Amino acid sequence: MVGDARSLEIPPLERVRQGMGRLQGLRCVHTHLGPEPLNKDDLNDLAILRLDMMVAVEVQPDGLPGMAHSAHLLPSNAAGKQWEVLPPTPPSQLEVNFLRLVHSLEEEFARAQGVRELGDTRDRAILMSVVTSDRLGAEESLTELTELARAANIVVLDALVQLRHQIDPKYLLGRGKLRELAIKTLQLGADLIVFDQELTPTQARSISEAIDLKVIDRTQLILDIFAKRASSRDGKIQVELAQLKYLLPRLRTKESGLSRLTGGIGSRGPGETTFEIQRRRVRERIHRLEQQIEALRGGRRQKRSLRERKDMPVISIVGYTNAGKTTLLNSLTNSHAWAADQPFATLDPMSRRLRFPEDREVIVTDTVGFIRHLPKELIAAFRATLEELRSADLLIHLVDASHPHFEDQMDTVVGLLKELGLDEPPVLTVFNKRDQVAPQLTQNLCRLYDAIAIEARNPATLPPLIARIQSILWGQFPLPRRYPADEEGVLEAAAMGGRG
Ligand SMILES: Nc1nc2c(ncn2[C@@H]2O[C@H](COP(=O)(O)OP(=O)(O)OP(=O)(O)O)[C@@H](O)[C@H]2O)c(=O)[nH]1
Ligand SMILES: [Mg+2]
Repeated sequence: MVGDARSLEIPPLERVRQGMGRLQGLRCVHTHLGPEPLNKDDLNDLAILRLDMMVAVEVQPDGLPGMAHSAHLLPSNAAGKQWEVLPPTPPSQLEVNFLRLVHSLEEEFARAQGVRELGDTRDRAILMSVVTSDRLGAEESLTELTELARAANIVVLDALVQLRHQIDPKYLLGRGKLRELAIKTLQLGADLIVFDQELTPTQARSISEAIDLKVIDRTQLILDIFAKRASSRDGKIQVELAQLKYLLPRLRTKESGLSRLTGGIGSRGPGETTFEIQRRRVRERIHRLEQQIEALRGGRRQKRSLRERKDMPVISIVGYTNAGKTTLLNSLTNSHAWAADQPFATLDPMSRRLRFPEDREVIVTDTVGFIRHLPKELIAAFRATLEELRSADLLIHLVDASHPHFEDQMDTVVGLLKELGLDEPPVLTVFNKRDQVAPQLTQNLCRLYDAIAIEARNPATLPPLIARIQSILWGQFPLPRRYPADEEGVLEAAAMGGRG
C-alpha cells in the first residue's frame, strides 16, 4: 500500500488465520519519514486490526533506513498492559523469530481466555454501553442486558460503560475506547459485542468493520430471543415481521458486512442474496406477513365474540418480564405453563378458565412481558395481540416487589399500557414475590397503590386476590385506583372510565 507523508489508508483485510482470539496473521511494516517511534495511530491499528506485529522503519535524510520500531499485543496481564513495544533496532539487526513469537503469543492468549468445553458453540460477548450521563443508570441497564444475553444463550465475558461528553455519530464510542474494546475481545476471546444503545445502521456497520467482529444492539438481542422462543404460528409470524422491519434499513450492497449484520445470534436472521433482490424480497415478505396478521386478527375477533356471547369476563395479567405472570396464571388456574427465571419466558401466552363460586367463570390470560425500550418493531408486530387487552374486563398489573428497580419497571409498564391505548380496563396492581420483601414494605406499597401482595408460586397466598377480583367483577365495591393515592383527580376519571 502507498500512503503519503502523513497517513496510510488500510483497506478492509481478509482474515488469514481463522479461529477465536487469534491474531490477524498479518504484520504491518511501514516507513516513518523521520526519526519517529510508533505513534498513536500505529498502536491503534495494531490493536483494532489485531495485527501480529506493527513495525515502523525510520527513513533517514539520505534515504537509508534508520531504526526499526516494533510492537505486538499482549494477552491479559495483571498490569493491564495492552501491548509491548520492543527496543528500537537497526533493521539489519532485527532478530525476532516472528513465527515463533506469534505462535507463543497466541498460545498465551488462548490460555488467558480460559478453557472452553469442546462443542460449546455459544457466542461469547462483551456488553458495551455508551452514555452521556447517568453512569449508574447505565450500569443497571447493563445488568438487565446481561440477563437478556443469557436468555439468548450468550456467554457474557465482560460489561463496559463509557461516559462521553458527546456520542460519536460514527462509532458511538471514542477511538480510544474502541481500541480498548478491540484488545479486550482478543484477550477474552469474544466473538460478539452487544450494545445497550440502539445502533443506527451506519454505526453498526462502522463498528463491525473497524474491529472485524459481529456487532448487535439491544433491539436485535430481544428480537433474537423472541425468534428463538416463539413457537405458535401467530408468535412466529409476528416475530419474523419485527425482524424484517428491523433488517430492511440495514441491508446494503456489500455482502461481507451483511453476513455479519444479518446473521444475528446463531444466524437466525433471514438468509442472504444480492442487495436489490434481497431488499425486494424482504419488502414482499413484510407485506405478506402483514396480511397474515390482519387475517389472524379477524379470526381472533370471531373467537372473542363467541366468548362474549358466553358472557365470560376476561382478566389479563400484564407486567414487566419475569414478574411472575405465568406463575400466577398457573397457581390461579392450576395449570402448568412454562415459567422460568429469565426474561421473555412466555411468548405464546395462554388463556385458562378460572371458576368462582355460584357457577361464575372468568378467562385469565397471560401476556408477553414488557421491558424498558421494548423494540418499536416488536410493539408494532405484537400490536394486534396487545390490543386484545383492551377488551379485558380487568388488567392485573403484576409487579416483582423484590426487584431493586421495581418502581422503574412499574413506570415502564404503565407507559406502555398508555402507548397501546389500554387506558380503558381497570387496573389492579398486585405485588408479587412478597416472600422476598420485608412485610412492612409490602404493607406500605399496598396502601400506596391500593394493591394486594401475593406470592404467586404459593396458592395459599391467593385468596385475598381472588376475593378482590370477585368484588371488582361482580361486587359493589369500588374499582381499584389506577394511580397512587396522591394523584388527585385521576381517581375519579378512572372510576368513570371503568366497568363494574
Ligand atoms: N420468590 C418468588 N419467586 C417467584 C414468585 N413468583 C414467581 N417467581 C419466580 O419468578 C420467575 C419468573 O416467573 P414467571 O412466571 O416465568 O414470570 P413471567 O412474568 O411469566 O415472565 P416472562 O414470561 O418471562 O415475562 C420464576 O423463576 C418463578 O419461579 C414468588 O412469589 N416468589
Ligand atoms: Mg411468563
